Amino acid sequence: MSAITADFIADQNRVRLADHREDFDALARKLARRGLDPETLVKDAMAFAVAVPSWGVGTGGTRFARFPGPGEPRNVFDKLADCGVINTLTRLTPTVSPHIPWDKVKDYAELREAAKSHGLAFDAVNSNTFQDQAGQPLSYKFGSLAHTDKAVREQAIAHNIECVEIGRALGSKALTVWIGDGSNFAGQSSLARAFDRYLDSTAAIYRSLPNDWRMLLEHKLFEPAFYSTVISDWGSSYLAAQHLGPKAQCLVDLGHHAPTVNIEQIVARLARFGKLGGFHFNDSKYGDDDLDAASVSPFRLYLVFHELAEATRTIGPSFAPAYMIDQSHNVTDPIESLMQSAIEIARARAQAQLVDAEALAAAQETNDALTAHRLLKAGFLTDVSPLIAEARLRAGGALDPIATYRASGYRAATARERPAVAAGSAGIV
Ligand code: RM4
Ligand code: MN
Ligand code: MN
Repeated sequence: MSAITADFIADQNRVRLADHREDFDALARKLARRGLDPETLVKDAMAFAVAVPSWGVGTGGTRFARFPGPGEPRNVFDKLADCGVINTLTRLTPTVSPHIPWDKVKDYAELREAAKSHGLAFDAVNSNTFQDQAGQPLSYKFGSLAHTDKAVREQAIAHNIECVEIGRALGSKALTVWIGDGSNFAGQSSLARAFDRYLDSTAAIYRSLPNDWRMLLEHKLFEPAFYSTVISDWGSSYLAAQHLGPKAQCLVDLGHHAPTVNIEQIVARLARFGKLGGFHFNDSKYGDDDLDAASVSPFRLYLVFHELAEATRTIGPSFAPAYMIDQSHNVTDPIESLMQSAIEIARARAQAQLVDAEALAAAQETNDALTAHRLLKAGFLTDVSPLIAEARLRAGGALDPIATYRASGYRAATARERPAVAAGSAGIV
């Protein structure tokens, strides 16, 4: 496989360096005029990281079809190679969030080493009880952790406990639990008892969780169940996290809300009560569209990061949600989409650091609505491209990751070296 070397990146950067310097210096002067220290902001941008989902490097699909791309990863080792490219070029994604059993292997020490050889480590492990796996004794057709049959619930609990064991071998510190449980008919399921069963099952998983681990409960409005979903909203996940204890927190997937829901307000609420555990970044217009982060609503992503910046100021360094991307790439090269998304997430975060928090608080206290709005928007209206490019450059990444990737010929090489297989593990996500 054509590895993307430091020399290759440096060669690619060289042709862009003069323009970059000019742009960065102009931005630095602008920021300094606003009383901001560009150097601090670059260092802060360099400290940011977001995990890529192992399933994201395969081509996604819809309920109708999946159109595989050339050189798709055939197994988790190929996925790690692709994730390595994303981080090498962007320096934003040093960790991978695995999905079990999609990423199951015999030897996890070997998998951990393979990740290390690509400069990667593992982030939150995702369990999967929304599908039946070959050879699985009991079906999840009617649910998993909230199933009416105790034996099915026990199978789903055992799977989650196995995920924790795998995660320990991989050096992970969090388990993300998203279930598809719900119902398609009014009356099909007892809304009250289904939640009780979920609480009992997650409590069993919680008891097996190491003390330095977190359990991230991910809610989703609908789909695959279309009438009711057991963990449908942040209220349900908050109640469950509260019931389980301090190691349980809520995970906010940006695509898992009704279209008009104010997600940034949910972020503020959960952070305030110590229950904001993590994010799945993506974008959406209608539902769980799994579009690329900030491709439709960059302002919403910015507003989320504004709340996160505020929570960091209030709570301090102990506030450390797990940041992950969770999106489905149907029409793009997944490596390019993930690089672009990581950059857009870093952009929104960097922009949110530009808000004059004191002035904003003062405007809010005096009910000066328009001043408050303008102060908040100031970050979003600033093009921080040169700032986040400078952070990448200093960390050894590419000034233009997508152009550099295209110039490397990596995809053509994978197309030659990875003959197409009948079914990839990343299907409809
Ligand atoms: C779900 C949810 C989960 C992800 C699966 C593949 O909609 O977002 O986080 O693991 O898709
Ligand atoms: Mn998700
Ligand atoms: Mn989803």
